[in-house]
Amino acid sequence: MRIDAEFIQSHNGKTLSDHRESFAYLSGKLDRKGVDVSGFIQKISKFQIAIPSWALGTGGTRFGRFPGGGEPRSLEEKVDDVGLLHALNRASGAISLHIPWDIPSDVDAIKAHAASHGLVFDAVNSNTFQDQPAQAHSYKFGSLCHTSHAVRQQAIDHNLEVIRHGEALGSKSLTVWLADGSSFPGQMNFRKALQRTLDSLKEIYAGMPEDWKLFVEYKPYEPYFYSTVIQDWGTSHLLASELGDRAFTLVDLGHHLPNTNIEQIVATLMMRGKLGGFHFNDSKFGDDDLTVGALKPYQLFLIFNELVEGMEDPRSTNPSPAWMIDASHNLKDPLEDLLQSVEAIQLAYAQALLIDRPRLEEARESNDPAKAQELLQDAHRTDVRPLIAEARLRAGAAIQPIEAFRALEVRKRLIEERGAKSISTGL
Ligand code: RM4
Ligand code: RM4
Ligand code: MN
Ligand code: MN
Repeated sequence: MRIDAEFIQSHNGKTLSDHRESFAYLSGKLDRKGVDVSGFIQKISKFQIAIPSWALGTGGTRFGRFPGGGEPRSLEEKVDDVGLLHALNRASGAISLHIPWDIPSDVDAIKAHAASHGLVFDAVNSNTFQDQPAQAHSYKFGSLCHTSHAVRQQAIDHNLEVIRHGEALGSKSLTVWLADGSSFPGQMNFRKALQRTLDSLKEIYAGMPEDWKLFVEYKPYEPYFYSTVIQDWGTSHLLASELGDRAFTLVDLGHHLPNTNIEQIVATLMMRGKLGGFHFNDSKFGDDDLTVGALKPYQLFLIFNELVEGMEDPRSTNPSPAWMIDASHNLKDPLEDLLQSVEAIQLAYAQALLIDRPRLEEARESNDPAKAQELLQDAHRTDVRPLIAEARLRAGAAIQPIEAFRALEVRKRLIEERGAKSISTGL
């Protein structure tokens, strides 16, 4: 199914006067503070967040899965789902594929299909954490770090193949997340495992086109229970630095131990020009599957504070990071969850843009923590929802995407189209 512009317009009609009133109030206030409201809205509109092809179906836990129905059965239908999101919010203009879950059978057709929804292909992701049916060697004991040369070579070849798929699709980056690790103390020689991982990554890096970037993700736990080869940002940064200028660290918010100061990691990586991309999600304990902003919106805002500082600094050498949501949805409708995720990210970004940076610097330089906190909280406590809604309105999207999604009974229609038991590839 597709959502036509007329529906969105007529749905917007219902809340338009309400919206206009709150927008006028907020923009008047910001105007008086000297904020360039139009420029601000343009920044919000430009900010596109990629949707992973594996987040469109219902996720599960190791204990079970409770699918909600109407899941996309093919890559084409996954593109359709992202198309629905983008029609509703005009902020989800890219899809990121996981290979081999989503290998296009006809590249030109899928590119044209994506383009018809206004979508492009973001980073491609390799998968050496699962064995595939026709595969010669198993990844049970790792992939790029494996003790056997043959297994490492197979994993390298897979990554090179993912790059070829990505090239055909118009992607410009490869994200490598490795499950590699060990479950028992003493099982793995840490030094050898890291060295082998670096050597394997060098071969993948050498196989990338000149205009591509390599993103190295880190994660301190899961699926192994004792150690992970790329456990933290420092290890990822070490690898990215060794690899070269086109290799970067990718921060997945859920890949940190509780209480880690993620905003400081962001600042450090940006100082080094090595923050390549971001995977958004939220977590209570140590997972990466809650809706971003559902639990710790202030932390998300503090992270965006660092991101904005880095992005707006003319001396920064950090390229514009690639933004993506990476979560799986167990209880909620995946599309509603993704709409909520995008909105939460936009809100944090908008609030961070509102921070009075010169005054914050002044407070910092004069060692005035109370003032610094006041300035941060002033931005965070501003209800910027009318600005985001206005950005959507101007882009032809829905003022209230989830309301529109429900009014149109999207899920019911998807179930009619695809069935209640359709299963999407992925986790
Ligand atoms: C749970 C819990 C239960 C067991 C299940 C399979 O974590 O420990 O006792 O029945 O796992
Ligand atoms: C991992 C990691 C990767 C994602 C897989 C499916 O935890 O976040 O980015 O590709 O999950
Ligand atoms: Mn991730
Ligand atoms: Mn993850």
